Amino acid sequence: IQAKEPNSHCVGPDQWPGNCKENQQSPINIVTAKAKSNPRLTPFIFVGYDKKKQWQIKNTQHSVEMTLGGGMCIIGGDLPARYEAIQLHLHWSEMSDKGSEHSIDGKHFAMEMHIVHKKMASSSKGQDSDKLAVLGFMVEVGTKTNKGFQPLVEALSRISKPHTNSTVTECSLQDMLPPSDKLHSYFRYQGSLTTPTCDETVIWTVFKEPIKIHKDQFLEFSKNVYYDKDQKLNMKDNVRPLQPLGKRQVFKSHA
Ligand code: 1SD
Ligand code: ZN
Repeated sequence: IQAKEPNSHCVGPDQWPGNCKENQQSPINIVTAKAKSNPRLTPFIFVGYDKKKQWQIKNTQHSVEMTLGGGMCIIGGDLPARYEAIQLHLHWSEMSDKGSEHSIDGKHFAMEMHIVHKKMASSSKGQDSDKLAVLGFMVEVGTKTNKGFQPLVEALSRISKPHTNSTVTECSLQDMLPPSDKLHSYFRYQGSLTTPTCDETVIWTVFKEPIKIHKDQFLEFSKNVYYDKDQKLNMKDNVRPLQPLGKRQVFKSHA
């Protein structure tokens, strides 16, 4: 039973409002054999990702979201400007094979972490389709504790109720990501937000290398975070169904 629609809108994803029926929507299934190699998709430079800080985290009733900021940005990767990191959030299920929004050759992962970046001021004329750059990381479950992920996991029980906040003990984004030399391989396509109003303003990057966390760390999400705690509605399956690729091309980095 779908206890409650995961994004706290009153209707299911097929009735979402706004731009959700347009034709450049996210997420998609990435077919690796059809992804076109693009030499301009060079490795990113992650500026400030190594900065350790106590981040604010909140239960937004459709995800857990860590507020970033403080001058972290990404450069390169064929983006038209620098993009500033504004927030990080996750999508998950209770099952290790269906919590990611994107899939790769039909395979879903346990979770998907999104780092949302906003285009920084540039002299060129603004266009809407490149307002945001979201970095998507697949999360795979295993038997080894991921120490870099642990501060976020420990904060979950403090934000079990919707619209509550807490602080993640000091960590850096770099601590949470795979080693930087493993981030050279990624996919790129033009898409949308995966929540209403599904604005088609996102340059998507989905990395090939998954983040690996312990099964117990993964289970803390569906165990501790709620859509509605009084009604015991645990937050899970906050995942939009796959959308048609349509006429779009998915690109892949050379590496
Ligand atoms: O689902 C998130 C939504 O919560 C919000 O963070 C939005 C950014 O304004 O991004 C979408 S998503 O497309 O990154 N999943
Ligand atoms: Zn997301």
